[in-house]
This record gives sequence, C-alpha cells and structure tokens, in this order.
Amino acid sequence: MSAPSDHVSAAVMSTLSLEELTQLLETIFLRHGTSAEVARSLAANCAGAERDGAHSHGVFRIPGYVSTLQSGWVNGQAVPQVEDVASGFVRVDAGNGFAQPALAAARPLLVEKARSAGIAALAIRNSHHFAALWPDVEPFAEEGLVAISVVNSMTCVVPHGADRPLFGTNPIAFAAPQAGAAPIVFDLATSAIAHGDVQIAARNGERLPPGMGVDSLGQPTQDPKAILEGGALLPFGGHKGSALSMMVELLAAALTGGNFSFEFDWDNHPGAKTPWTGQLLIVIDPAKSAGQSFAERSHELVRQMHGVGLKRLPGDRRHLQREKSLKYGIALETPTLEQLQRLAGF
Ligand code: NDP
Ligand code: PYC
Repeated sequence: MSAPSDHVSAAVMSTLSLEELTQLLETIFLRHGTSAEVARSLAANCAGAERDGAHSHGVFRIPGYVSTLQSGWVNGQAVPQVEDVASGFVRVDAGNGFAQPALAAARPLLVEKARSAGIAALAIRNSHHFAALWPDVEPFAEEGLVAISVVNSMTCVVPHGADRPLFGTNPIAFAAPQAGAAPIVFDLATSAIAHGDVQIAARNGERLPPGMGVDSLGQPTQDPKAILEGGALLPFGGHKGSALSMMVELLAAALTGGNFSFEFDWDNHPGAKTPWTGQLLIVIDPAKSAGQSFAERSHELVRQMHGVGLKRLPGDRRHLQREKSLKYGIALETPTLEQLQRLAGF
C-alpha cells in the first residue's frame, strides 16, 4: 500500500538540505534527553526517510519520539551491549534503548563474521524500532552483501482466521547488490497497510481502500479513525501475509529474546509510542557462493523484468525522490517545520 495522497503538494512549503534537516532533528533528540550517539543515529535515519519520501516514517514520527522520551518508556541514553556468541552469531542487548544505535554498535562485528563465515545473524533485543526498516539493510547491499531484516511492533493486526488483534505490523526488508545500479531493496509491512499510513490518512480526512482493517466490532471499515479507535488492521494477502507476520514475531522476538508485539504494556507511560520488541538481521556474503557474479545476476533479473514490461521496481520511487530532494532540497510543510523548530527550542 502506497502512502495516502501527497498532502504536501497543496500546502505552503519550506525547503531544507539533508544536512539542515538532520541537524534540526539531532537538536530535538538531544533536547529531549538522548545521548549524542543516539541523537545522531535517529536523526540520520529520520531525515533519510523524509529525503526519500518515506513520509510515514520521516518527520511525521518526531512528536511520537518526543512524547515517548518524555514518558520515560525508552532509555535515550542506553549503551548497547554487544556479545560475540558464535562464529556466525552476534547478540545485542539494546538496554531498553533504540534499535538503530544497537545495530550501529554491532555492525562491524556482524560484517566481519558475514565476510569470514559467508553468513551471520544479528539478534537485537530489549529494543525500540519506530522507523522504516530499509535504512537498516540498504547499506549492507551498498557494500556487496545481501541482507534481510525483520522487526515486530505492537498488537494491532488480526491474524488471518482470528477475531482479535495479536500481531504487530511486522515489516520485512531485503537488500541485494546489483551490478551497475542501486541495490535492489524492498521493505514492506506484513499488515495490509502500515499503522503510520493509517494515522496519516486519519489526519488528512481520507478513506482507505477496502480490505485494510476492521472497526471495534470486527466489521470491515475504510474509516482510518475507526481502525485507530478500537479497531484493528488485517494482514496483507490473507493467510499468506498472516504466516509471514507470524514468522516475524518468531524471528524478531522469540529468537532474539525480545518481546512479542502483545507482550509489553505501555499503559503506565502516557505518550509512549515506540514498540519495545526485538529485531533480527541476516547478512550473507555472496562472494562465498556465486562470487562477483551475484550482482551481475541481480542485474540480469532486473533487465528481464523490465523486458516483460515492468516499469517500477521496489525502491525506484524512493530513489527518484532522493534525487529530487538532493537537487532541490527536502520540502516540508511550513507548519511542520515550525513545529520541529519549537521542539528544537528555537
Ligand atoms: P509500501 O506498501 O508503501 O511499499 C512496500 C514496498 O513495495 C516498498 O519497497 C515499495 O518501494 C514497493 N512498492 C510499492 N508500490 C510498488 C509498485 N507499484 N511497484 C513496485 N514496488 C512497489 O510500504 P508499507 O506501507 O508496507 O511500509 C511502509 C514503511 O513502514 C516501511 O518502511 C516499513 O519498514 C515501515 N514499518 C515499520 C514498522 C516498525 O515496526 N518499525 C512497522 C510497520 C511498517 P518504494 O519504497 O520505492 O515505494
Ligand atoms: O507504521 O506500522 C507502523 C509502525 C509501527 C511501528 C513503527 N511504525
């Protein structure tokens, strides 16, 4: 499901460079109690999402990060503890902090293991992931590695065949190098629509396509507010998406030691929005199997897909938007920029 219609185009806009936006977001995080390392990591992630037009996980998320930090639900100063547990396995306890700094702390060891053993896994637990997942995998493909990651979120999805929500929106992201072109990357929620896009549709007064969710009585609805206020989302693709969502719960939570999407209770932390769960990454060095030909083979697959009429690959929209943002700046609605400036204390 693509993001709800581009509300940005009709409004009064301001434009920032990637560096200016990153700096502004870093100031917000620091002002709300994170360490410098955490502020750098989250600001880069969030500004990168906005640059790529990933609006459901760009600056839209900043008030949620701020209210979560203010609620004491997450530790913005957490220092991740990295453990070297086996030749192909790294574990991190994120210390009730954010997942991105935990990944950054474990990344050198993970890459070293993937390059020496051919494959390595990273299990992050006790972590909060409130962002798009593609920024976690894309950099591996940029250095010639194949990466897959899963993260679970918060209970809001009804498993196929059930009548109450249990799963999170549970995305899966994949990245692979491609010769002579940007890596092949996809990143998709296993729910019919991401929770963030439902919030944006509700804010914009838009209806959703059929099949996205149910209301508080379990009846199908296209009203995003009915989904958010006591209703729930459905998995994409019926039993198939539901099985993938179950897999994400198992890999991101059971395998890592993190919480299932239904296991944490943030009721005593009003304002808390970030799921306290786990994340798994698997990184493969294709040089150990297909050698350098893997990237050529990726390119050949893409060439053949275009040959049968394909116009858009996953990631193409983001890359087009990235090019535009880097050329003309990142456009924000002026009231949104003013809100960010207030949060930064300007
Ligand atoms: P979308 O449905 O918008 O897109 C899913 C993937 O399909 C993307 O890679 C997208 O590429 C691609 N795509 C979309 N339309 C087409 C098309 N017509 N042809 C070919 N490819 C296409 O994403 P979701 O709504 O499922 O997820 C949005 C974001 O929400 C993700 O980044 C996800 O990680 C995040 N999320 C995070 C969670 C968390 O717990 N942290 C939980 C749930 C979601 P492109 O990007 O180029 O459009
Ligand atoms: O959009 O579903 C979502 C989501 C959940 C946690 C972060 N994003």
